[in-house]
Amino acid sequence: MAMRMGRMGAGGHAPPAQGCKRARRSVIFTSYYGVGVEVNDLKSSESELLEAFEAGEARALARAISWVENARPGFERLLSALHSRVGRAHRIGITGPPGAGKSTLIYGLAKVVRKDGGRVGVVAVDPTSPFTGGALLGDRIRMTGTAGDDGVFIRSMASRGSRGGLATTTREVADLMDAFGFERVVVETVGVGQSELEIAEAADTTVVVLTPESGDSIQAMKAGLMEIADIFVVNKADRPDAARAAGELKTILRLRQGQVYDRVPAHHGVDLTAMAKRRADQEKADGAASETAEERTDDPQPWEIPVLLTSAHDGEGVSELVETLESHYALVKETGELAERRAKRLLERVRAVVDRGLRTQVWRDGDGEAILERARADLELGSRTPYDVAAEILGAVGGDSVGGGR
Ligand SMILES: Nc1nc2c(ncn2[C@@H]2O[C@H](COP(=O)(O)OP(=O)(O)OP(=O)(O)O)[C@@H](O)[C@H]2O)c(=O)[nH]1
Ligand SMILES: [Mg+2]
Repeated sequence: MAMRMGRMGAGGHAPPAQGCKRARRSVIFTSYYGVGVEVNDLKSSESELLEAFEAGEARALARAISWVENARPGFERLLSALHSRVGRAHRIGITGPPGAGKSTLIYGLAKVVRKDGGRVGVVAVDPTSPFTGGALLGDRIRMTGTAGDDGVFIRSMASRGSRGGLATTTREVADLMDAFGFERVVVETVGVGQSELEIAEAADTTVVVLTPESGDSIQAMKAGLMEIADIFVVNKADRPDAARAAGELKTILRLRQGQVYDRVPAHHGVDLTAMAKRRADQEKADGAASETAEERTDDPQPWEIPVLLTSAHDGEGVSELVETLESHYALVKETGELAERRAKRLLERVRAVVDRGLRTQVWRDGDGEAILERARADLELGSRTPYDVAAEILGAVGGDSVGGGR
């Protein structure tokens, strides 16, 4: 099967002739990114992979993930061909401090979901400790659960291993799992930096996992985890002080909701104003704080960020987490927020893929490095500025509009 390559030849970047910027740009984009490719345009190895993937062969999923992770030529065509199958899974982001028990919790979650025949795909980003509970890791691709169970698929990704940009690659790997037919796709990240914010943007529901250790919730606040949580879990509830830690967390949440009383809506567009007001009214009526659910008349009901207690390694509280995830998913679907977020993500994906493609085109396939090398002495002497050199490099690729920025 022939691949449509435009005038460029096989994936190469040939410096186009002068004076035909517009035409040349469209050729570059059409050929390089495979825009509008039909399945028929795929190379045979790609179409074979696609066939196996669509037939539900787990090995094909593993291979597809490797292609995407390694930015192997054709990986964007593959993703494009699978795009119509994406969008059926509940995307769940699980983040929290190192060692909080995220992987153990995910394993427990998978077990609960498997009982009902559900299937779970898991992407663990840069884990500091491997998955436990199921003879995992090693070759980085493992099936878990009972022998021969292909209902759970776990893939670990090292951030340094990603050539396409970690955040985008992670989303693309999640897309593959979604397209493969997993109804739930869980992405695990260690919540210590910016990555968890990106997770929240890519997830339909974000779970922040903490432990009873004192200071965990304070750390979570500092790291911005409070902003992104749809659900909090205090794991290791078998340890002393778990209930107290959960209580503290609830207090922090209440305070935050109080602070945003007149502003909000916060993350996920949940109406915290109404929630805080109701709570204040309730407290006035009760004369004390109450954590119980109230009768609500609003439609749709706002999401009150729950704090769950779990003991992941013995499965305690995990079913409740699964139920809570379901409730949140149902809510965002009902409010139309899910559709809105997904639409936004599509635009973001286009931007990310364009950014990535430009980077590749400049630095890998284009003259960027050569121009840079030539300009090195001038830069050191100060006879040229970094901006001047950058403009030359951009000019060599796509001309003025490329450097114009969004
Ligand atoms: N006591 C107790 N230990 C737990 C519980 N859940 C997990 N652990 C233990 O905590 C350690 C870390 O668990 P992981 O599931 O690997 O934690 P993680 O958050 O995925 O870790 P990273 O991915 O490295 O950030 C392991 O030794 C687990 O056995 C729990 O509920 N109670
Ligand atoms: Mg982990």
